[in-house]
Amino acid sequence: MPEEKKQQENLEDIFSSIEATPKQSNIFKEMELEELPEEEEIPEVAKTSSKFFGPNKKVFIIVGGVIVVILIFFGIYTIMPKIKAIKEERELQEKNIDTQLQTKIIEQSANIDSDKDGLSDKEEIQFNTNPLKVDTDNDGLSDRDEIKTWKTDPLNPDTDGDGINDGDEIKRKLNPNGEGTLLEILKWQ
Ligand SMILES: [Ca+2]
Ligand SMILES: [Ca+2]
Ligand SMILES: [Ca+2]
Ligand SMILES: [Ca+2]
Repeated sequence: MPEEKKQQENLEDIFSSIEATPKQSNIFKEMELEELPEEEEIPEVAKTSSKFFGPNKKVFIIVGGVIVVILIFFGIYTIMPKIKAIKEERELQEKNIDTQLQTKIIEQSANIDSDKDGLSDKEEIQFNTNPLKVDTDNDGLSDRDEIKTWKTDPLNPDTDGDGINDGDEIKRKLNPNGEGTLLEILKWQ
């Protein structure tokens, strides 16, 4: 009997050790569960920012983009007239400088007769004759003689259109401004 009891006790020990194992594992499981956080704690700031940028992110980007575009257009709309005004003012100033320069050149050339035909450069500019050519229309009469003496057109070689050049008419003592001779004209005068 004592041997049987011993065996029984041994068996109980074996079972007790078997039972103890699952108990231990349960404890570990509980411990692991306790260690694991139930829910990942998200900082308040992150929550707020995720609310702001999260589902409304697209809307936020679109609104921001629209605002930026409006600001750009407003900037262009405001700046463009100013740029235009500055440009116009600069052009006007350049124009004035050009005019002043031209005036100065004309004034300086008032008493200069570059081609020595008897007309100053200033007068040649007024009569549209060439200040660098004695006989602009090549009719044999100088620009000065046409304007001051014979009252013919310094830009038309045949002033009266009779087929004879002004220069040839004078050589033949004919009237370069119409019918008749130079003598007849002198008589009328
Ligand atoms: Ca001249
Ligand atoms: Ca001339
Ligand atoms: Ca001429
Ligand atoms: Ca003629």
